[in-house]
Amino acid sequence: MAKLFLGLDSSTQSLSAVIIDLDAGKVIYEKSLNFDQALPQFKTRNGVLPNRDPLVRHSSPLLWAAALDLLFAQMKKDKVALGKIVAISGCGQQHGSVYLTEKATEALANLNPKKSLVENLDGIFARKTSPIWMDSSTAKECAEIRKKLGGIKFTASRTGSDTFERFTGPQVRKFYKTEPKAYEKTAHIALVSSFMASLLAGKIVPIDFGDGAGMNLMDIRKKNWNHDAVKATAPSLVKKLPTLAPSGHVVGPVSPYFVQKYGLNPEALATVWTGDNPASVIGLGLVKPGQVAISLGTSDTFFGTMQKCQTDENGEGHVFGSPTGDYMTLICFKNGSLAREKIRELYKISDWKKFGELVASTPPGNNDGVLLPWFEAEIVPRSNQPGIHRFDLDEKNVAANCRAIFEAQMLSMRLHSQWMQVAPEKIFVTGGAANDRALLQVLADVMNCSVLRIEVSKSAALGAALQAAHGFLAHTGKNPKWDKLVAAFTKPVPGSEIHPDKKAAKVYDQLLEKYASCESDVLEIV
Ligand code: XUL
Repeated sequence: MAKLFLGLDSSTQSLSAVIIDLDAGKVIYEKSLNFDQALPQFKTRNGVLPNRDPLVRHSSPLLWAAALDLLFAQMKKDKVALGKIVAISGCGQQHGSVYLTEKATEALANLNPKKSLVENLDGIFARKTSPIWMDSSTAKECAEIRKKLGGIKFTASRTGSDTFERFTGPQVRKFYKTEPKAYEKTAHIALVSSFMASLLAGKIVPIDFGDGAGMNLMDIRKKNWNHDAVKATAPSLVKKLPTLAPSGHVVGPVSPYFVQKYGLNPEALATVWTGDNPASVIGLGLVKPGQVAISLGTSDTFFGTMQKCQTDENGEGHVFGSPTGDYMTLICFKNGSLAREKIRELYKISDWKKFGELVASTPPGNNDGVLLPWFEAEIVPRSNQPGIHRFDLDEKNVAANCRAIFEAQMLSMRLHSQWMQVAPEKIFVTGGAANDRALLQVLADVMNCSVLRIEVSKSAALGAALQAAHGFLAHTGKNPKWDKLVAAFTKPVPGSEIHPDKKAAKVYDQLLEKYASCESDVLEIV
């Protein structure tokens, strides 16, 4: 009988499911449920509750629970063989937190299938809403915690990242300061991932080392709660935090609620979930140290797997635990396709094909012309003063400006990922701009490394399904190998490999120095 594994991804705007048949090496089912459309009664916009304060971004944990019911109902309606699922794992938008009272344990243990999850969870929340990763209202708390931990470098080396507004620790501190009574009533703090895992397991489930690292509370090397960070955040916090465990670790059978209501097998296993980025690392096949992927999306993201934990002393990049047991980095460059589109608009370039042709018509290194493309405040390097800066670059030269923006973005990635001390053998690329060979050639030349395109839809949910398979196999005494598990699901696009041009790579070695000095000049001025 085919063994099926279900991966769920509770993201900002939707809940997605991917089911894999591991032995056949196939995805057999995919579905996404958009929160705003499927559950309008929660009144979210793009998954977020409206708020007058632009810095405050919350969502509703009941919305996520309602979505879980709806998605299972949909799978049943779609005649998915739910009884053949042997293990379920998942991932969630990172950093978001859920505040539960002491009633939660009993409510989770006694979920009544005659009622909905929303009805079952009545009265278990110490805070009705959940701050999510888009919230940036905790600058003060970030500064307070960072100061107590001894500054950026120490905060990053202990917890994997400098304090960030969206990270859970600063959010918990703000809650404690602004709503001390509700904080006191909180018996358990969960992440989006561990909350959803707890619903499936019918009990409070641990937080994993991947999502735990997005809290500014976990010791990134020892993988336990860091005493100083916990103390710097809020009183009595350690009692409210669950235990930490490896991603995908089996916590027991699924709750009878899902067996009776939707026909899951009573022996199906529930596991520890992870964050959406650690799950994507698996879904993209980055299971060996040194493997790197770049997602060229709205913002550009650089993911890498590393064996040894290196942290960024400048506090720009993040280190999370990878579900493989290694470490992963996440570096987010906000001005990704956002900035490429701005240049296209500015120079009235009809489409991306034309943009690629203009890039290809200019020489690598752009005759030393450099452009700093910060149309929006940038995360890496940190800059709150948006602006475009040109050096030895004629504003009127359309083709040179097209090349300059992409060269700058790739040089910036090379510069700001050096702290990882990872020399990638091959780089996998996804996202819209990955379809353009001229752009990929620039990437290969700047990084002096071969580049391959990978197209995986729902990489986070797929990673979660593979994590369920790994957790199940480990639990049943097998010794699963990650590279074998992911191989059939994460194949690069045939014929997409682009090799670096050695001459061009040399040009970029030199241009990198110029780029770095342009960047520091501008950052000093602003
Ligand atoms: C990562 C982050 C986002 C969310 C998106 O640090 O904040 O990528 O995980 O869901």
